[in-house]
Amino acid sequence: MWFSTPEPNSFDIACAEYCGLRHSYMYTKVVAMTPADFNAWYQEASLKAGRPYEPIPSLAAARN
Ligand SMILES: [Cu+2]
Repeated sequence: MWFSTPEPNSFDIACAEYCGLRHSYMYTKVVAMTPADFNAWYQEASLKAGRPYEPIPSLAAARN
């Protein structure tokens, strides 16, 4: 799923469909980053998880 925002920001979101037990607790956050910030975060998360880092191609060519 992709979202678009005019500038980096974070957004609190809630599940929009009754999906079962604990539905009313389904809150989370979407963090919109620049492509460079996202790839830096993704690289760090990959290393912490012990997985090889592979930049997302569509973001590797993107500019901030
Ligand atoms: Cu739900």
